[in-house]
Amino acid sequence: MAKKKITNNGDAVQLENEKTRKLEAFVADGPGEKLTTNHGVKINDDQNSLKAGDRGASLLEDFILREKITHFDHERIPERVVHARGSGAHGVFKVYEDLSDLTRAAFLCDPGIETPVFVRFSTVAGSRGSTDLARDVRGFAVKFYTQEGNFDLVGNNMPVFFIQDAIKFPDLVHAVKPEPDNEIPQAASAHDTFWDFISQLPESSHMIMWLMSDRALPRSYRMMEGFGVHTFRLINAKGESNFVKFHWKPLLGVHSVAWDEAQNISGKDPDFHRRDLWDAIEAGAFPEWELGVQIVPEEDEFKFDFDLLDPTKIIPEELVPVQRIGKMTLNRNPDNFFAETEQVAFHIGHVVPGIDFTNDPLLQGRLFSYTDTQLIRLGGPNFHEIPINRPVVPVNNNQRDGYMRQTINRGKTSYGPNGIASNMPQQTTAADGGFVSYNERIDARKVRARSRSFFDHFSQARLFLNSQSEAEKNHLIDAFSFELGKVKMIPIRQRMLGLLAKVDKALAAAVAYALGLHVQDIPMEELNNSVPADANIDDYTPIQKEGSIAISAPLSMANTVKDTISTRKIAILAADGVSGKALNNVKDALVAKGAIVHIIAPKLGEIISEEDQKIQVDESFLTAASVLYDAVYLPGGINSSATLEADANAVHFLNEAFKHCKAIAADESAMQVLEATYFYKKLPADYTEETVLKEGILVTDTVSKIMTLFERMIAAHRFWDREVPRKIPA
Ligand code: HDE
Repeated sequence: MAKKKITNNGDAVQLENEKTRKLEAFVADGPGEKLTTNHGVKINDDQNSLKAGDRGASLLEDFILREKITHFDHERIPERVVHARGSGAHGVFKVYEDLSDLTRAAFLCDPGIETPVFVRFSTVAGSRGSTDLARDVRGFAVKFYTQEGNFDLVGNNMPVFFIQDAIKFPDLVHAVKPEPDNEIPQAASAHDTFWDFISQLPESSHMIMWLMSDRALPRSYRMMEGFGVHTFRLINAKGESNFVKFHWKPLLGVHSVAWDEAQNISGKDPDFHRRDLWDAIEAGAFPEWELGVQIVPEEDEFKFDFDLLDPTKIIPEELVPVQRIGKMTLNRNPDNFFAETEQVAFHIGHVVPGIDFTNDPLLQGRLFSYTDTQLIRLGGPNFHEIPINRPVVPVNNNQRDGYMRQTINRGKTSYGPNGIASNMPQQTTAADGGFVSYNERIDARKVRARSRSFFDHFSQARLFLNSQSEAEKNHLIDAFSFELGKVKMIPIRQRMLGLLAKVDKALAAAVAYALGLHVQDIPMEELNNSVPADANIDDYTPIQKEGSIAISAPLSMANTVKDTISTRKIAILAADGVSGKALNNVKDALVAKGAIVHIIAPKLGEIISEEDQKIQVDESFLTAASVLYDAVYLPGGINSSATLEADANAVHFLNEAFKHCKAIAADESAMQVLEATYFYKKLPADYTEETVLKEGILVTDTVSKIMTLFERMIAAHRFWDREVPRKIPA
């Protein structure tokens, strides 16, 4: 029978997947009965060190004190040089249909196979303790524990990257990390060294559009897309190859928060994303993504007006649709953050038969980096033996020894071929599942160079920009204006404007206005880092090939899933004398649809409704903040309304929710609270379905209307269109 684990909220969860079962062998349940040293000696006094007299010096012979302090002194390992701040979760993946036409990877060929996974989401630039809500790329790394060994899909929440060649990665990371003289700023790209570097790197233009967009401010890890970024290969049993781009599509849609909100969340709850993921899994609202693939046959390699090997390019979904091939469900939180989330070691080079690499020069460099970094971070070459990193299949080879070796290899042989152990362990033929690299033809000179097919740095940056909604474009302008506004050296701002103008003149002009500068053209020769000495300017503005597109709908979050309120957080503001009937009806209706509803009142404890009912308060205005919620409901009740109207924190809560374009619903009898807000005068005159769904504000005396319309408003996520015309101070 499958084992059960009791979660924090008391629910039993089946521990039935294979990786989870394997991890069980290493789990220490509970604190244990008797306190011992690391060597099993029972300790008689753990509160006092051994001293020469009760007022005397501590004695060096106190091995109990020494061992305890020594272990403590060494508790920290180096944080990841990038992606230091992360959150992990266990889950499972299942393919929908047999894909053996495309790949021989067994876990993609049998819908009956449930493959255990461990996922780690992360920010890139910040340290381990930094805020979740930095404007940053998010890591999206998935370890599949397949029956043919581990496959790691180490991706990001953006489909392209800053650089085209791995050799520039240390420069990129040095530029974005806090500046070396004063270690400022933490987890932020808004500083001189980052933009100094970027403004001289035209190949980063596309990625910079993504980074300055709201994609860099996810509402939740559960509401992010994921991308493998590079083009990989799928290889079938006949040895045939197709190019593939991997995608993760979240079933809850792709949603973001506002920049002002992100900055506030960083103060109110720096663990916002970590907590959100943890809480959702504990509550049984398991996050789900579909794995998507874009398949390009070998013969179409040169069909596009970009190079498939260039990691600064997407394949627009209109040109090659994303086929959804399977689903990943995250269903269990780690037992121990350090042992699992911190010690997990991903590597782009962990592939299984049926999946292979291409010559993308960024991918190629990553193949070296990931093992190399673990050697120091996890203390030697045996990090694959750490429980979270072990595959679920046996590991047999002639590798031996090294720091922290766990396996006790019996026998005399650790070499092959050998006669003593009958030549074990043996190689496996390709037909039996041995890994064989794709038989790619290579015929080239050894050069330090970049292909000219990599030199169109601006068309896809423009494609991204043109595909954004008006509100998203405004956010991009604001983001550039903020980031460059934090840059101290004016020549850097100026140079960046010149680069932006090569993407879009109007965008550059709008940012220039905010910076009080004029756009000046930069000759391409000055952007010399990415340009070969003999390059022709025409290389940068290629004539579009047939099939090129100007707009790609999936690039805008305006087109995402907007039909669910599952796990959205709704605040109900209330005080003594609230209408218990309205409050409970709306609360129950929202909870029934999977939303999380909190009652927020001037103080913790209970409030008494106008029906004399006791209502439990979840948060006070001191512990809660509007930025931690997706929508607000204001029930009626004369005394409650009078209290809230006079409570500056309640009014601020509403103002801020309005400013961040959230859905707000109120009973007509709570109107006096709305009257105290800045946005009262900007409320729509009528509350027809059309206005309500456009503006995201509903005031009515009919609870049933609240229940139907409010749900649709929350599902719409945000009402960005009201942001500029209805701006309020909050
Ligand atoms: Fe990474 N990257 N990276 N990276 N990367 C690391 O490995 C590196 C790149 C990504 O949750 C490091 O174990 C180089 C692209 C994720 O544990 C390190 C280059 C993409 C994670 C490293 C890249 C990524 C990492 C740091 C350029 C998206 C976190 C700690 C050639 C497709 C994994 C570690 C986790 C982590 C090197 C570029 C994604 C140093 C040299 C492109 C999600 O090895």
